[in-house]
Amino acid sequence: MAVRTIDVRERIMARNDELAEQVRERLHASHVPALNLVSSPGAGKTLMLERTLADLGGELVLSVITGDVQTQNDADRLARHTDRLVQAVITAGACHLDARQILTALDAIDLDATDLLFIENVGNLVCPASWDLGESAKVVLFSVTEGEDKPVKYPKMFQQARTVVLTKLDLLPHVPFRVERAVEYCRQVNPALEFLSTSALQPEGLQEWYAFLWAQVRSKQPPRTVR
Ligand SMILES: Nc1nc2c(ncn2[C@@H]2O[C@H](COP(=O)(O)OP(=O)(O)OP(=O)(O)O)[C@@H](O)[C@H]2O)c(=O)[nH]1
Ligand SMILES: [Mg+2]
Repeated sequence: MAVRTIDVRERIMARNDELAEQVRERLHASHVPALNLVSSPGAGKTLMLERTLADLGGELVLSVITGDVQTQNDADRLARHTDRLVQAVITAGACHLDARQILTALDAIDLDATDLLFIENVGNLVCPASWDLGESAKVVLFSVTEGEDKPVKYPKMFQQARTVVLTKLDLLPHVPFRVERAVEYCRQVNPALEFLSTSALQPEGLQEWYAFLWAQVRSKQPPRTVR
């Protein structure tokens, strides 16, 4: 008997790309930049968002979708810093968010009243790289505790991203991590990457990040909620 093979993965990815396009159209119609934060587990995505909501939430309307494999811990942490609804997506074992989940989450977000949308992806340097969520850009958080060679070990993530945010720079004196070496590895896999340096635990540690966020908002439209 003849064998018939169906490439299920290709079909799933093609469907995801269609849904991602719908997300992109909705974001575009409301002039909302969307940043998909990706990293290995524990690189500092949630803490950076907690600080961002607390520090910029009075000036910009920030919406958040956060993905977790099994809990809604991150959403609970973030909800303490904003009056707005934080959309928790529990992926029930999946190692990434997909475009259908984002599309569903958008139904509960008033995009016309949003200046900037954050998507905190599942902590994983492999799976989220392959899934288009319709975001404006993927932003990789790369902490100084991870070792400099992550970009060459997990190149797809760094190739898909536009920006690398180096995190936990306050720990630099305590770990064998050379920033120049890490940047060199990043550039080996993606010469177009831009870099930000941050520490969520130091008072001035997120200034570059905040300037970057304002630039994203301004690139789409004047903010609606500046006081
Ligand atoms: N020293 C230091 N610790 C940090 C910094 N940012 C985050 N941490 C700590 O790193 C740990 C992980 O931070 P999270 O914000 O939960 O990291 P995450 O990327 O959201 O983790 P997952 O969602 O599990 O992938 C926590 O104990 C944070 O307090 C930083 O800038 N400096
Ligand atoms: Mg988190």
